[in-house]
Amino acid sequence: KEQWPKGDEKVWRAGTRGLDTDVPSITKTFVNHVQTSLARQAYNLDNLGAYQAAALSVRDNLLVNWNETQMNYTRKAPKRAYYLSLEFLMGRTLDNAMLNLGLKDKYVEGVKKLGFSIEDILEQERDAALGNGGLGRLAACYLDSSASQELPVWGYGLRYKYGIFQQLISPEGNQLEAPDPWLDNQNPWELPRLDVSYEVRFYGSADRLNDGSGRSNWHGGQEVLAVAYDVMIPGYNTPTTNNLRLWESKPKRGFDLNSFNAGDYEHAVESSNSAAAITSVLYPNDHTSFGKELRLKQQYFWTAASLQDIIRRFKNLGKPITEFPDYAAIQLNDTHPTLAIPELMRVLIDDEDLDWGTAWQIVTNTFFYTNHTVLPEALEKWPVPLIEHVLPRHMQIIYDINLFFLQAVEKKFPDDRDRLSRMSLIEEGQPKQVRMAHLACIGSRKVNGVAELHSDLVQTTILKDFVEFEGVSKFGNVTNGITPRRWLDQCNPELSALISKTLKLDKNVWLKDLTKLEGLLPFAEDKKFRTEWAAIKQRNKERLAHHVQTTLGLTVRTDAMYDVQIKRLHEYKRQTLNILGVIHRYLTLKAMTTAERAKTNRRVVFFAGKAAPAYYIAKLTIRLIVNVARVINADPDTKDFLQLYFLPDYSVSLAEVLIPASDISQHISTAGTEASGTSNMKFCLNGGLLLGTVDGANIEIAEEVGESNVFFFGHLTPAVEDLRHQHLYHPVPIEEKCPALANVLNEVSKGLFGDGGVYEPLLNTVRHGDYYLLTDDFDSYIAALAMVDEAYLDTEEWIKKSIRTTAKMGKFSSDRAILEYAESYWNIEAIPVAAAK
Ligand code: B1H
Repeated sequence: KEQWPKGDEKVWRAGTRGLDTDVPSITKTFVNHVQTSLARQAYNLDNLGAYQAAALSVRDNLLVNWNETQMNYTRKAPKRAYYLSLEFLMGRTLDNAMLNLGLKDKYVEGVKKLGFSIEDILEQERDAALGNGGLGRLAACYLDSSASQELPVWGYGLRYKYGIFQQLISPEGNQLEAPDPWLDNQNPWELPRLDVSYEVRFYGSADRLNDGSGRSNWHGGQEVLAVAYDVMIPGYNTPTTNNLRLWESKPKRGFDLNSFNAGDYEHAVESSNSAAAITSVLYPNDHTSFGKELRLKQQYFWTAASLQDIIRRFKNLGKPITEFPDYAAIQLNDTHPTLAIPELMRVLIDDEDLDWGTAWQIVTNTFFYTNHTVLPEALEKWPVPLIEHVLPRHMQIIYDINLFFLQAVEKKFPDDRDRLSRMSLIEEGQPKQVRMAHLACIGSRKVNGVAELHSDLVQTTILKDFVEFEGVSKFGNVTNGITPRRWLDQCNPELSALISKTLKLDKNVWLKDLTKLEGLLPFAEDKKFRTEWAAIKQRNKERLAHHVQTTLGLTVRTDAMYDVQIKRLHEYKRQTLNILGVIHRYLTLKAMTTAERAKTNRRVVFFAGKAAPAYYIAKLTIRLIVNVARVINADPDTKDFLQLYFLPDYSVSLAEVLIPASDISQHISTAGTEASGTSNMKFCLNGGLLLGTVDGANIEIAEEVGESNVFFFGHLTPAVEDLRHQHLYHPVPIEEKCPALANVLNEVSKGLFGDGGVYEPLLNTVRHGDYYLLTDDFDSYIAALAMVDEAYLDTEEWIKKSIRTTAKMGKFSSDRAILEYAESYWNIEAIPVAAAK
């Protein structure tokens, strides 16, 4: 029997709080927080204060579970997995936390008794937007699923002071970026752990020890402190509450004492600023690698702090260091944390005194690497001189890894110098650069892509040589998933309730085994069910229209098909194809008689998404969309049949309103460019149909729901390379190749949407080179849109498609994905925890 550690156990027990599970204890905690934590009272509590009190009360409950969970992990000492991601796009927390705790109804009732409405309270919360897009939101879904499946998984990331920028649209239609100071009104969801901190070194010099050990002495330079902030991650319908640990940088001492004594006060303060700068801002460029020193420092700061924390936890078990991979699996979310590989080598060799071979054995059994893109501009490369300057010891280690690696390649493929230079960790050039994907690949136990097609492309293109060298069994696929808690139950509560009622299942059951949705299939034939299904979609459109009305002051009609494309702006995602298609539709409508128009399908088109601040063509696309909207929405001939909106500042919480309202959503990347996509899954789960190319996870969605329930168009992946070749060497004038598109481009050029000439650089990307194949896919795109219209006019058949789509989305739960990682990659098991009393 364990000894009670301190004082009188009974006194401790009497002071320990359990969960609030009834309305009176919830309102009591709420009021206590109003009084003490917020220092306010009933008569001066506004909605923001009520949000804070509700959040603090929910947080108290989360902490009860969090403590039990962490204590349980410490006691049972299982193998754990760590998800290292530079981005966690969490969105809002309050609603999700109440739902996962199973206490939402009680909170609704409680705050009502206190004179507030839960909707008003929920609207007060700012999104935690520590991510760019799909990669960061995937990390957030995986944390939800890990906790829900009771898996011992922790996330590690950075606590950016500023998240992704806030997007504003200027009167001309240009994107402007404003900072996102999301921590300004306190963050109740984090727990500062000022006692958990580590030192991280930069710069200085690394001297090889001449004792034949291969060790170096890295000294001097800048030392920065990493301080932990913990974010509670509640599982759904389980007490398991996992941890997301985010690091904040701060100066090691308030000031550099040497400079201070020498009277150089300014320099002392400056160096403290440079330490704080490391975690000041999330880089907003997805799919481009810029080679900025501060970004490299972020990556090292985060991986070094996380590894120290993981190693310390392992050492508490008292096991020999060679058993490290039996207790820790570390997932690298893209190449951003790849420095963890040389960093673990450094720790094992320089600090733990292991020989190279033993250290490499440990490293290559610990790490797992997920690739998220094959686009060349997104593959990270760091200039050798920069790494040499910032991390001199790591550059030595990378060279050593490369040496041993290339020796092994040479042994297997003698006299193949091309192969050696293709596979080298170092790319020749001015300057030389380190190829992070190669390093991540050879330093990992396994490598995976994020959808079937993408994983094939990883193995046959960017890592082909590595498959030949290491064998195909090291490479795999884990198709992405989304959490059905946030992306159905939370964002579409009416649909969730209808599903539970129809399946005669508590939502606790089907939200954790999403394949149960198949039980909806027979109800597609049930007229009454179809009517209820369609009525919910209609109310979700009204909710969206209301949102646009109150936030932008625009009146959106709700008696129309809602057609949505929401994602980061990027040429490969082809928002340009969509807007040119809208213009084509507008011109077609204009040319019709009133009687002809009256027979057409009413359509409201929504766009939302941010462009990287330096991505000129993407920003020009936004400007075009905004200005086309201005003209179309004001045209009395067409405005009853076609409306267009660009909703500024796309975010997780905006997605939660848009997705349930969609009839059709567009996922129209050039074949082979979108690794997976995850919003496609969210739309389909909510009964929106998919219009897309044969790309990424679209393919697997079609496999599940059946090709008759999706609208596919465009050239296939194997054709893309040849088409690009033809564009370059056998160009055909656009007027010949695609007259409909040529006409649209001409109208834009002639100034139909104002701004004579400003769009030329954008239009020229289509006229010349056309790297993303708009001229090849435009006609089939327009044909697909026409098929969508025709299908939508057959209302009953459309609703059937919608029901069948939702019913077949079970595969895309992130629970399925995380269990694949747990079983086939990390080798970890569920560690259930008893509920607190
Ligand atoms: C994805 C990124 C990405 N792939 C670099 N790559 C970044 C690359 O800041 N950076 O440097 C940020 C993000 N993001 C996306 O990952 C894919 O495009 C999607 O298709 C995929 O669904 C998602 C999750 O796997």
